[in-house]
Amino acid sequence: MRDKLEKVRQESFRELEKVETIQSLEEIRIKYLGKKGELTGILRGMGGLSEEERPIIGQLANEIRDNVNEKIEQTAYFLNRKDLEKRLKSEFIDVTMPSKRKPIGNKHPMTKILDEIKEIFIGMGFTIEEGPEIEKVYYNFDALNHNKYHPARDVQDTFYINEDLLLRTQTSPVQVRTMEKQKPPIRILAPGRVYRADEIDATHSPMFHQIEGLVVDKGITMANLKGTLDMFAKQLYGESTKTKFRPHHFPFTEPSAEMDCTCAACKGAGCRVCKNSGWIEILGAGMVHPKVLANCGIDPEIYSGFAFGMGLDRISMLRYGIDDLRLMFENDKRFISQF
Ligand code: 2NL
Repeated sequence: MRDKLEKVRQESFRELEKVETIQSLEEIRIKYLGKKGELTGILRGMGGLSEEERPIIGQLANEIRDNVNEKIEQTAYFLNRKDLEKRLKSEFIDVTMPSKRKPIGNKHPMTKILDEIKEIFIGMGFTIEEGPEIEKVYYNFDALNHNKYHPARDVQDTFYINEDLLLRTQTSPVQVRTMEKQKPPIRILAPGRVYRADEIDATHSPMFHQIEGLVVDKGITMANLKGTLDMFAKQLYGESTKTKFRPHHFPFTEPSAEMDCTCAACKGAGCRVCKNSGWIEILGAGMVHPKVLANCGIDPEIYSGFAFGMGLDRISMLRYGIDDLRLMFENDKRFISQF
């Protein structure tokens, strides 16, 4: 009996020395200490012992059970630590390593100035309207009172898709469409891409950007036009900015004007940016021609309106001191990230 017990101690210890996983440790525990385990089996056979032997063997058996239990606990602790160390090593993250950078883009200078201009007009109660870049000849020219022989209609200047369709040359068609479907009061801003058959150089591109605006209501006058656009200039270029209006001609407005601002670079003193004049031309505008209102189903006897249009590319170039329009369309991050 005593030999059997000592053998259990020796064999279980030997196995416990070699065990490598928590699972096989549990198997060993069951093998020796489980209900059908070896030690349990020996203790069951104690009935056949003499009165004197029984307490001695019982004590030895308890001692061995405690030893094996203790050895199992130690081994479990050791295995768990080894396991943790292995995981810590394999899952190690060096937080000081340089990360794989996904560079974040920049807003394009054109987008930045567009956002600024939108904000200014939204602040005056305008909403933003958009429309198709492939447009009907009717919306681009006829509805806007361009006569049949206006030079802008020439295939030399305009990209035609067929007799009825073209790439819009201005964003006015968006406003025509709005007037057709919406009764006054109308206060809209129509930004977007426009197209003209121009040769590419530092100031020309066959695709460029325009913002037009339109206000139609009862009793709208030239005073509203001047007040609105003067306020716009002051918000875009600063409170001290002055504006002046020169007579001009557009087929879709009567009377028409161009607006100049005091040069933001030199405050009107004269510099390279304004070619020493102190003034910068920034937009064209006018009172919507009665024929245009009528074409859009708005009675010019009841309503009047003003409209304006500006080239976004030029305004953005002036603001950021960009001297070549082609840079705007190359999408070179080294360029875009400067603004
Ligand atoms: C410029 C001048 C202008 C308009 C655009 C417009 C639109 C409608 C009716 C009347 Cl639906 N007018 N647009 C008016 C005056 C000037 O643009 O120099 N653009 C770059």
